[in-house]
Amino acid sequence: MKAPIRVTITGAAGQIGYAALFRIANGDMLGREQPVILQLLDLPQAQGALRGVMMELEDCAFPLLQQVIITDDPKVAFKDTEIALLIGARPRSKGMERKDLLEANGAIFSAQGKLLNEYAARHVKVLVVGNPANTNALIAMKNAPDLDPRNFSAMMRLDHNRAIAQIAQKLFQPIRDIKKMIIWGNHSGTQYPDLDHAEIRGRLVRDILPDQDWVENTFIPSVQKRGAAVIEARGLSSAASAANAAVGHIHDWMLSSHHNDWVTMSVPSDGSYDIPEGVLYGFPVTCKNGHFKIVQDLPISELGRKHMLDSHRELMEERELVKHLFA
Ligand code: NAX
Repeated sequence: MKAPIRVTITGAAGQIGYAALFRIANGDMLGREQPVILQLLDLPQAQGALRGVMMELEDCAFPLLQQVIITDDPKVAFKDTEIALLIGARPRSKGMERKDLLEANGAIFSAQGKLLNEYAARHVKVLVVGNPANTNALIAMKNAPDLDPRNFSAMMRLDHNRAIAQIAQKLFQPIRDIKKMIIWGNHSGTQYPDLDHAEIRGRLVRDILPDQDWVENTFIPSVQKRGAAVIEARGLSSAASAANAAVGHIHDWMLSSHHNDWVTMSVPSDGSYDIPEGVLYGFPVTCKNGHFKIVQDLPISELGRKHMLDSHRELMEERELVKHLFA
């Protein structure tokens, strides 16, 4: 039996946490041979709900679940952690400006970055889900100077999966045949769902789509606004699909992306595609042996470049508002 991996989940009593925990304990994230210890963090007022979640986890009798720790103390939750899903965040309340949201979450993610720096395993992999995810991840990374910046990422996988689903539906084709989707930029309305490289059984999707107008006027906005459409329909934001994306993101990072395909991860920009260093940005990446590599040298259309720079500009504006929080 392998040694267990310690997985921290913040906001574990929330709706994404609830949808993710059972998948992780079942082995969907790290494989069916890999035991896990779950270290679940939530606020003091959510400890009752968290106790209930722990009871349900126990009642599943998952063979891979070695231990569950519930706590409102981040030091306990982050101790020796090897994978940290930072889901808990301050939601946007009525009348709250974007600046206030960044500020409120900045306080959470700078504190958590410092604690990860102090308590987590040196090889910890961090996935930030709580919004604004890219900038929250940047804040955590900047407050963890002793950890490799490449261990920090933010979630764009839900957008990536949404884009694949849109194409599969449009072309009446199976999901598994659609490869090489990309979502560039920020997990926000400025993200750029890029179809130019997507393939279906080796052919470019672009060449098959009858209607190029559909890409600009339907596909791109519907992926960008899918989160709002789910809220409108369900009365609640995406939860199971977000949890599924988080499970997929860590799965591929740890256990490799598929041959002849890539995934979208928001990772520290390194100058690739002329996106300057200094933000976490959605890029196409391949993963192997626990490391990601940004896919290089893809041709970018003029329109694509404009979208990519718009999203970068938004991330720089967010950065400007929180940079006083960098250690
Ligand atoms: P919920 O409000 O259901 O749950 C959030 C949980 O986090 C609550 O239990 C709360 O008590 C806890 N929490 C708040 N501050 C905390 C802190 N400092 N430490 C520990 N726990 C804390 O929200 P949920 O629907 O689960 O969404 C969580 C976050 O994911 C939100 O920020 C949301 O905007 C974001 N999302 C990100 C997505 C992405 O693709 N990156 C998509 C889905 C989702 O919208």
